[in-house]
Amino acid sequence: LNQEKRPGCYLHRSDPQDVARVEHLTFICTPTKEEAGPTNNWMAPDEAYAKLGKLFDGSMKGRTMYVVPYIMGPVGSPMSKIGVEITDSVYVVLNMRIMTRMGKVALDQLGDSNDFNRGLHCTHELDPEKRYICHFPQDNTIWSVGSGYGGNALLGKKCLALRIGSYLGRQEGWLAEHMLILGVESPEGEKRYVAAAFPSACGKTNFAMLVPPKQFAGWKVTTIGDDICWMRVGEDGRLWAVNPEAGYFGVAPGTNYQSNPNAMKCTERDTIFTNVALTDDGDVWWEGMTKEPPAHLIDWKGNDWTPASGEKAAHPNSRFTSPMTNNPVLAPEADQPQGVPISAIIFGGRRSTTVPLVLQSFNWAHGVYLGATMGSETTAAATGKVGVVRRDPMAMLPFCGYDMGNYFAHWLSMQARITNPPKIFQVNWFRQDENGKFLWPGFGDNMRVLKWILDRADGRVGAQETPFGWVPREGHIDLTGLDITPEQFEKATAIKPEEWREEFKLQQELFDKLAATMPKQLVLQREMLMDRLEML
Ligand code: SAT
Ligand code: MN
Repeated sequence: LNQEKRPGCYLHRSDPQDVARVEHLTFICTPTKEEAGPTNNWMAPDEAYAKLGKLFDGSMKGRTMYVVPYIMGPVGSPMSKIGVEITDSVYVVLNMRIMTRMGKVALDQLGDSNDFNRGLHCTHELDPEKRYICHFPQDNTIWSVGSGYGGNALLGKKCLALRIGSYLGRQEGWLAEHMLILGVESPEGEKRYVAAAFPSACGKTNFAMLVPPKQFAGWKVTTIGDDICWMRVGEDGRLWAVNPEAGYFGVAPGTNYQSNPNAMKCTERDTIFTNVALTDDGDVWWEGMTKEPPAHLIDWKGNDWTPASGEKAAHPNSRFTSPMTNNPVLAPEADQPQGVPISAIIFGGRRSTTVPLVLQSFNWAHGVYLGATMGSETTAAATGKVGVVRRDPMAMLPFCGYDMGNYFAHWLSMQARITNPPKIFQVNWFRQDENGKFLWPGFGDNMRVLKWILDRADGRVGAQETPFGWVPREGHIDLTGLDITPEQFEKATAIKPEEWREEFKLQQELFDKLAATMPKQLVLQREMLMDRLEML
C-alpha cells in the first residue's frame, strides 16, 4: 500500500476459496465422541493424526519453516498460556506478530517448562477437500492444514484461546469465553469493567470501542479486548479477566468514522488488510467505508472494479489486523498481569421481538440459563435464510472444545467459588416495533444501558421485577437528549407472554440436542419460567 497514506500497512489477497472459518472441517479429537459432544465434529485422535500426517508429509518441501513462540495473555500473567506454532506461511507469522505477544518474550516466559501448546500449520494446496482444523485437547496440540485464513490458521486465536482454552478452563477451574472486555470510567474517576458475549454481526467490536453520547460528558469507555476473555477467580472472590490477544482481527465492511471511529484509527498504520479493495492511489476501500464508492478500484480478487460492476469490491468477511496499541481508547489495564475485576457479564443477540432491551438475571444460575439459551437472528452476512433465530449458547457454539452440556455445568459450578460474583444481564439492541423500526438507537447510546447495568451491579438504581428478570422502567435509564417517547421505551423493555410462549418452544431444540448432559438446574430454570408465564 501507499506508505505515505498507510505507513506500515500491507494488503493481502487470499485464495478466493479460503476466506472464512470452516466449521464443517473443524474437529475436536478427544478419545471418545461423547467428550466432544453433539455440537462438535469429532474424529478419533489416531485417525486424525494419521490422516493429517499424510497430508503434512513432504508438504513443506522447498518452503520456509517459521517457528513462532507466542504468549496468549499479558506477559508474566498467571493466566497466560504459551504456544509454539510451526507454519510455512509468512502471512500467518505477521498476523500472529500483531495478534499475540510473540518471540523472545514467549521463550523467556516458558523457560525450561514443557507446558506449551503444540501448533502445526501448513498451507498445503488450499484445496477445501484437503482442509482440516484438528484439536487434540488431551495433548494440548493443534494441527491445521489447507487454509491460511485467520480463525483456521492463527492457532492462538479460536483454536488455542477458545477451543483448547475452554477445555483447560474446565480442568483448571477458570473460564475461556468469546467475550469482549471493556472498562467504564465515571467523571469521578471510578473504574468498572464488563465482559460481554455476542454472536457475530451484533456490533461486538463497536461496543468494545463505544464512544459515549455527548450527554455523558466526562464518561470514558476503554477497550481491554474485543473478542476473547479469560476469567479466573481472584483471592478477593471476584472474577478477574484478561484479554489473551494483543490485536484486533476485525471485519472491515461497515466500519467507518461514524460507526466506529476508534477502529478506523486502529487501521491508519501498521495494519495488515485481507481481501479489501485497492484504490488507484494505493489505499484501501471497503463497502460502507464511505457513502460514495470510488470510481475505480481493484477488487479483492485483483480485478478491475467500478460501481457498475454489480459485485462487492471487498469480500464481506474482509479483515484488518491491527495492534491494540493503535486503539486511541485502549485501556492501559490490557497489559496488567492480574487482569481486571468484572462487575457485570452481558449476553446479547439480535432479536427483532421478544427479548427486552436489557434484563438483569435473578441470580447466577438464571444468568447461566440466559447465556445458554442465547439466540440471534441470522443476517445476510451468513449463508442461509435471513431472520431465523439460531441458538448460539454464550456465542460459543463453534468454539467450545468439549460437550456443551458439561460446559454449562462448569459455568454453574463456578458459582460456589466466586464469593463476589458479577451480576449477569441480557441485552438486545435490535428490537423493532410493529412497522419494523428499531426501538433503540444503539451505537454510542448503548452507554445509557451500560450505565444502568453498572449501577444495578452496585445496587444504586431501581428496576422492576418481571417473571423473567429485572428490567428498567422510566426514570431508571438516563434518556436525556434522546428522541425516544415513553411508549417507545416501554415497547423496547416489554415482556410479552405470547412472544415468550413461542420463545420457550424454540428453545426446545437446544434442550433436546443436549439432553444427555444438560444440567438439571437449567432444565428446571426453564420449567420454572414457563410455569410463571402461565400464571400471567
Ligand atoms: O474466526 S476468526 O477469528 O477468523 C474471525 C471470527 O469469525 O470471529
Ligand atoms: Mn469472534
